[in-house]
Amino acid sequence: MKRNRIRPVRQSAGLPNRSCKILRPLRVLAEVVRKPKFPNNFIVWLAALMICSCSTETALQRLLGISAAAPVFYGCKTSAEGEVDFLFSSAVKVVSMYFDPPMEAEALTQGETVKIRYETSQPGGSKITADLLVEDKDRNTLNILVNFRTRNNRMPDFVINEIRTSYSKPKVEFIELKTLQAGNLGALRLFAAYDKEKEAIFEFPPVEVKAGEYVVVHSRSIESGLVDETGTTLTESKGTDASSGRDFWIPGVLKLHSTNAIYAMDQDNRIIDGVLLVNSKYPWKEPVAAAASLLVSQGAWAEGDGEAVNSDGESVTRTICRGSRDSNSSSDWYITVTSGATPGRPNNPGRYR
Ligand SMILES: [Ca+2]
Repeated sequence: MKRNRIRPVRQSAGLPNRSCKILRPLRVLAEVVRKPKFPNNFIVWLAALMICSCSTETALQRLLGISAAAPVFYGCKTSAEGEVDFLFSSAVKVVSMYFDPPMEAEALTQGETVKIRYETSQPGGSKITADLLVEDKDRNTLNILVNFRTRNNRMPDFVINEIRTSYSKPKVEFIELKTLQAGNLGALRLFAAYDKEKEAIFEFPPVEVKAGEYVVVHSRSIESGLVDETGTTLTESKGTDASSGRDFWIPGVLKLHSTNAIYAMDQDNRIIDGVLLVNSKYPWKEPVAAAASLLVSQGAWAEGDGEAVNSDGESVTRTICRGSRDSNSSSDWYITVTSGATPGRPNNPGRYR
């Protein structure tokens, strides 16, 4: 089934709300009118109004002995090539499904997990919008509109190589990656726990990279001519800090803090690389501590929660740089010399600290 049409999100119980709203109050008012003291008994009349305002869905559920609670959508994940799982609070079956861009698809399993197999010529990590209408055994329906990214099984290994958390217009904060393998960065997510607790700060579109590339994600889009360089030409983007490497730009404005847990995750929630930063200006707050524990639990950070790279002294031109080591610890990192920032290029080995 394929169609390029998307409806807005809608959630409804199986029985029409319109009849609930009309019938229930009428029935209650009829009972009140039958009472001998009506309309003089104001208390009874007020009580009737209060009863009318009760949940019509709950009342109908009691009256007819059915469940009027619609299923809840928990989320979706692409766990295998050509497959996507949609997770619900209760067993459902698919009534209709549409995708944008359009693609062939079929439901392999129904229930609390609806597994859908799809066929598409889009590269791994492409964003797809799914419009699903599902129904449970009591005919409660739920319409969901959600984005997911197609499976990318060619994620290259890489390290986080350089970070700037200072901002002086027009020079913006950035995170630089250095690829260790060729592959596709599509669906890779970058996180910065101080700045966004649970959401990714950036998600890569499909982009083929070679081994040894420098990929720079700039945290503000405040100039004109900024282009995400997804092709083979690495000089497309304008902007003061557009580099000879591969540039990407976070839309809008994101302040990147110098106390932080910065990490990159693939579609299986595996941390490919991460780094903990601590600066005396900003507290080691709870979301950073939680992310630090996550890094430690996955082996992406070898030291304990709170053992982090000291970022005091970092500035617009003195960035936080990785040396030649990758031991997942603060000893891998240093603050480079004044005017030592190198977005999109090998790091300056000179050390401020
Ligand atoms: Ca660099």
